[in-house]
Amino acid sequence: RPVLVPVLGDQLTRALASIRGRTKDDTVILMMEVWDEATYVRHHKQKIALIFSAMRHFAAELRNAGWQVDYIRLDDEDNSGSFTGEVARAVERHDPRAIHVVEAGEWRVQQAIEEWPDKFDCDVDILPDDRFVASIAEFREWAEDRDTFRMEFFYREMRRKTGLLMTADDKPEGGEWNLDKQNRESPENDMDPPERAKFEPDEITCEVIALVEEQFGEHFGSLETFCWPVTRDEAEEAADRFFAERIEKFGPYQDAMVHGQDDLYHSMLSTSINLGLLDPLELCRRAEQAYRDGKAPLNSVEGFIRQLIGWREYVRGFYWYFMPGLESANQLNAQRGLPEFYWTGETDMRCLADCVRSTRDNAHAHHIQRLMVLGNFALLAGVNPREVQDWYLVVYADAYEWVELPNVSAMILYADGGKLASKPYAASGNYINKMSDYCKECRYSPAKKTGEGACPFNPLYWHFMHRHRDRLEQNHRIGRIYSTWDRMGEEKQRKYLDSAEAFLDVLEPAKKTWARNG
Ligand code: FAD
Ligand code: DLZ
Ligand code: SF4
Repeated sequence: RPVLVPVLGDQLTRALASIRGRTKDDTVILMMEVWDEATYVRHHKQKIALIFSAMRHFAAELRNAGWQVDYIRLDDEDNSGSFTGEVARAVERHDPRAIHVVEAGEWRVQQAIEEWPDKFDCDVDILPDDRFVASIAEFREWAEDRDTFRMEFFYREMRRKTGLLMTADDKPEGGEWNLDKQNRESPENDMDPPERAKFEPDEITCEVIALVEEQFGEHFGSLETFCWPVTRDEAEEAADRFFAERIEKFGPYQDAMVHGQDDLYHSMLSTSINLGLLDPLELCRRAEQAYRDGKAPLNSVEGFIRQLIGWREYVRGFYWYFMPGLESANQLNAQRGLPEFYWTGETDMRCLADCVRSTRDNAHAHHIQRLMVLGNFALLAGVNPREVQDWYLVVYADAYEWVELPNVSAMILYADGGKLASKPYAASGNYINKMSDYCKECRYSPAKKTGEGACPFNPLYWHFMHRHRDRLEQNHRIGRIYSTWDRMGEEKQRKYLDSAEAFLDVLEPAKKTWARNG
């Protein structure tokens, strides 16, 4: 009797804890395209195509290497539509002596897996996902002693644990842990970053694209521009290109935004990392080597490593620490519906229109667009966290709840009341103007504070600060802003509040629930 090894869509590596060390002749690997996962939100078409294509390529790679793979396609006649249903059918087919499965990335799926020991008449081993530097238990231990957590302190622990950018006497390379101060360059006028590696859809991807168009044609996003890496080899080529051509300027321009330039110096590797095609620690080691070889400056390399062993690890630990409550957190009591333009891109606010366009065309927007344009607007306008969460989960090809939810609920919306971030990331038009070229051709002016033609972020910023004064005045990082507000005097304050309300009154909510079925 074999061991049955279910491999989920974001576990596509032979180094997976449930695969490595197993022998081919007593193992059946089960991979499942299931309706429940494809539709629990109405994912961007590129996201579904990417996952199915990467799954099919991985299954082929395993078979070529001699593994027995039982692969269930979405349109297989007897497909039950769920992971548990498919494991039940596989148990019938293979009569396994045991099931070995790596814990799921998402709470919803993990809940289902935890029922398997009672459901199936064989041993079920649920193994930790050791593709992360810190285990869920390790984060819990770190978090349990604290009231508020800060990524920075967790990150230092991860630097010590991995030895990345550490000197022989256990000090941070260059004397400082975090070089973010050097990573806030505004964009240059004639920026011309080298293009990222793009991959023509092969036969498998074309087949999947046709399936997605047929089954999910109504979902958000376009498929014509699909060019994601779908195999380990392609993902490695994309990483090679990043290390050869873009990492040098990754740091300085990390927060820059340029109209129509969707990738800038970002790695564009998140989809491959989250699927399991690339190992984040290996990428960090390559980045460190680039620094040691004099090919990339410390601020770029430290910034890249911090995103991976700092933010990425931290949000994953945070997710498991606060689930299931994190999904419904709404400490600022935000109740507005998601505006329609998040789906259509139809708004005169040029920054938002460009970020939605990139999101629709690429199933991607870079970090500062997600945080300081799309996220900042949702925060200031008081959009309901559940609607914002659904949107982010749907529209990005790299979106899985464990990484999306902390970033949305806690980082951009402050819905957790400040457990993750020390202050809300609220900003007026000034910030976007400094970090982008969006405002130059916008109908609105960031210099105009209120009234006709004023950048809506300006009055919305003060409206937000005003309505959350009780909570935010106590915050040592943001509380000082209220002396500026008080000095303005009543007339000016009224203008800000009236301008914001006039804008919000005509803000069109989404016509239909694009994110969820039914
Ligand atoms: P780069 O800028 O090249 O960064 C390198 C890597 O660092 C990324 O590939 C990613 O793996 C990691 N990283 C960077 N920032 C974060 C972060 N805040 N949290 C976790 N990992 C990070 N990332 C996702 O992978 N999936 C999501 O669903 C997701 N949702 C987000 C929602 C919001 C509101 C915000 C503000 C950020 C979100 N991010 C998410 C983080 C980040 O925006 C993306 O990882 C990044 O834009 C991916 O592009 P890249 O690979 O070019 O990243
Ligand atoms: C997102 C997604 C989609 C669209 N489809 C599948 C699928 O058919 N089969 C699969 O194994 N995984 C899929 N996924 C990923 C899962 O929804 C989920 O995010 C991961 O299993 C992590 O828990
Ligand atoms: Fe965005 Fe305001 Fe700049 Fe227009 S003026 S692009 S709305 S920040």
